Amino acid sequence: MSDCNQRIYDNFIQNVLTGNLPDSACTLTPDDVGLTATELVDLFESQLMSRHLDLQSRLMQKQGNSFYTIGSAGHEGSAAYAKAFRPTDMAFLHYRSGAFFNQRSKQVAGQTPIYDLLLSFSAAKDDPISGGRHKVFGSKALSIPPQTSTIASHLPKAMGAAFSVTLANRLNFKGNLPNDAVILCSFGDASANHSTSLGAINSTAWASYQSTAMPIVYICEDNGVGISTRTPSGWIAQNFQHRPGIHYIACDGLNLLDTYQKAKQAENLARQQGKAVFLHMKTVRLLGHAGSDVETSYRDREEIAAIEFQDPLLHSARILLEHNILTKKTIVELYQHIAERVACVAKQVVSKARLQNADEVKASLIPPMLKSNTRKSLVSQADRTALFAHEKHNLGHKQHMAKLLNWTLMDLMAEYQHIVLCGEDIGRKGGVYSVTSKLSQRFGTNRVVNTLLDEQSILGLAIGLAHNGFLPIAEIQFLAYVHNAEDQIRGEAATLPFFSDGQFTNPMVIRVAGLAYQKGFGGHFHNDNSFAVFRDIPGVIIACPSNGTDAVIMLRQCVQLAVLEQRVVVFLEPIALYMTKDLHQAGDGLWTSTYLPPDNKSAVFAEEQPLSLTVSVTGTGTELAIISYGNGYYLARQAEKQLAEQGITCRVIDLRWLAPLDKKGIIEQASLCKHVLIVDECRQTGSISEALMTLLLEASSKCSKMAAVKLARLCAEDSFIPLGAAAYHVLPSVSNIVAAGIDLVAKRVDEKVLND
Ligand SMILES: Cc1ncc(C[n+]2csc(CCOP(=O)(O)OP(=O)(O)O)c2C)c(N)n1
Ligand SMILES: [Mg+2]
Repeated sequence: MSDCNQRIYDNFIQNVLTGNLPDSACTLTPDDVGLTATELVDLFESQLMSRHLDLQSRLMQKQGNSFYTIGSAGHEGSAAYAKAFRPTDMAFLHYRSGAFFNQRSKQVAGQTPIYDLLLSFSAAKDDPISGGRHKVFGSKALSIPPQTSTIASHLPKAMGAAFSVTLANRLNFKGNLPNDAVILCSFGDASANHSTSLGAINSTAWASYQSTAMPIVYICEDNGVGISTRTPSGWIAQNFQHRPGIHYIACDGLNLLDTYQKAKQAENLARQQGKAVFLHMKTVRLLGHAGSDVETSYRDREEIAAIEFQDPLLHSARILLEHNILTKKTIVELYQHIAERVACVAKQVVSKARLQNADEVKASLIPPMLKSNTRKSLVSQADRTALFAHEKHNLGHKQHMAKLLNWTLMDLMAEYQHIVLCGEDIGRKGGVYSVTSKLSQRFGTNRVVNTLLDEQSILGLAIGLAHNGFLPIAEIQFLAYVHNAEDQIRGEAATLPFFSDGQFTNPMVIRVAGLAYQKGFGGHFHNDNSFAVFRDIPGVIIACPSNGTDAVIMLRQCVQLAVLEQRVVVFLEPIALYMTKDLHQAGDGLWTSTYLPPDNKSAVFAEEQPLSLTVSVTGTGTELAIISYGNGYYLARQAEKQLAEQGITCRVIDLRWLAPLDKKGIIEQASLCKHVLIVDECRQTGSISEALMTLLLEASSKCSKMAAVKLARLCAEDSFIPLGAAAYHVLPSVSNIVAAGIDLVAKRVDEKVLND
């Protein structure tokens, strides 16, 4: 063991045997808080297990058998609050929650926490939560979804899960969580400053302030420091004591009795009264931030010694001695016995297999597909007629995309009672572009949740709802505004199946209005033409319809992908095409379509296979293939006509699904033409045109038919979009698509001349 580990290990024994134990201002007795002697010993045992697991992981790391050494030492008070709650109370945990995990394991039959955690430390394939992908505290049986290392990013979804519990009650919906569940969410004192934490706590308060029950207990495990940066004395209390809608309770995390009593008060407030609670648990951090942290570089030895003397295990030993529950000798024996137990199990895990190849690593990127869709219900004709009563004169007529999307949502919400919409201004106003018009009036404010202005909270709400079995359809008002919340998709929603070996999923559809060319609002922020942020997230599906017919079909497919395949789907809606009606000339109505009502025959999808996500093709030309999507596809269709007039026959390929790309379909179509022009309304750098070019070039080297195809791309400039007509200087236009097409084909003619 290192000096620091050995010192902590020895100090405990030494101090217990000599009776040199820290004092406490707390005068509570086990009777006062309703704990029996056995229960207290049991809590102490959970604390000891946690401590020895920490020490063991560092030992294993030195031997090359463990890969993560952020421990729980000093935070073992979490055992007490674990006991105050039920194992069905979903817990989103801080990374120092070893004692919580051990204690909760005792509340559910058949658990083996020491073995499980050691498997996790050593990245063994048998690790029951992540399958060897990360060291995380997590367990399906214990209702502990694994959390990522990004501090604070779990608070928004905890908020969402709390909201979902009482929402389920209001909607009479049987979710995954019990209807009187309380959500727990722990984090550190430095993490409490993160805007993500503050946003989630603010959203909780905002809901609670309006009398929405929010049964959540936030537990701030305040050790006074974040790595090396001190938290100002009194800061957490001052910051969180007087928030509207949040009950603040302080507890001494070094003292099991005080922590248990205050956690019980918190539990009571949350469970019985639906109150949101901030439980401020003062504690210490031992063994530095992580194994690699040299604490002496920012704290002097006297301070470290003083903190180590406040070891919560010493406080627990004092309580056990004071109340004549254990003797000094039995405390030390118990301590040593657990150390031996942990060491003995550790020997067994180090020889366990690790992930062997990329396929094994990737096996849980995509969540498991469900066997059948039990969620869909049949909607009677009478109900449908009532639903669309306000549109009865319009239903049979061709409509633009925004209206068709609105009707699709209307039908989907009727069919899937577990769909909940959430977003800014989506309620009575019906969204900025009326896509959610009348949905709130038809389905009520519980199913169309008009949120506060915070994209992290909207996405966190969606994740929390999904944890409880709802199907969230979240709306991000404009693509530009997803960027400050992207981690909720990138770091949280998308990684959940991966880090839980497919056991936890959060299926959802995220509707994002975006892309360029819209005339209503000018400038960059309402014409953001980069969705690169979604493209490299493993497992996330990106859909982008270019026309109303596709929008209807694809939105239904997105819901199916979420319901049956449990996928996280981004549905990118080109704002400029929402209200577009004409293609070639005013009044031609070629960009409108008739609404196809949903197939209402079967409540169960027959598909056993994942849905295939394919391109669509217009035209049969063989001279030029134009590959595009969204607005680019619309412009390409206009260009197609002009090119035909110049004698260049085209086929225009609409990608429709931007991730995963229909590689086979793209190559097949491209290889049917002599030339391929990629038209991308997004920027040259980072746009999907780069992936398409790579795909086609790689195909050229493998397939002779493709090798003969000439490639070019036309993208937006590497610029933000300026206000007004200047926008068109940096975006592809019909005329430069036509010019690029002619240029590409003409070059071929030139080359032919050269070769001749
Ligand atoms: C968003 C983010 N920024 C930075 C980090 C690096 N980091 C990991 S832990 C930590 C300090 C957290 O301190 P605190 O919240 O007080 O928890 P403690 O470790 O003290 O229990 C930092 C900065 C991170 N994991 N996530
Ligand atoms: Mg801290």
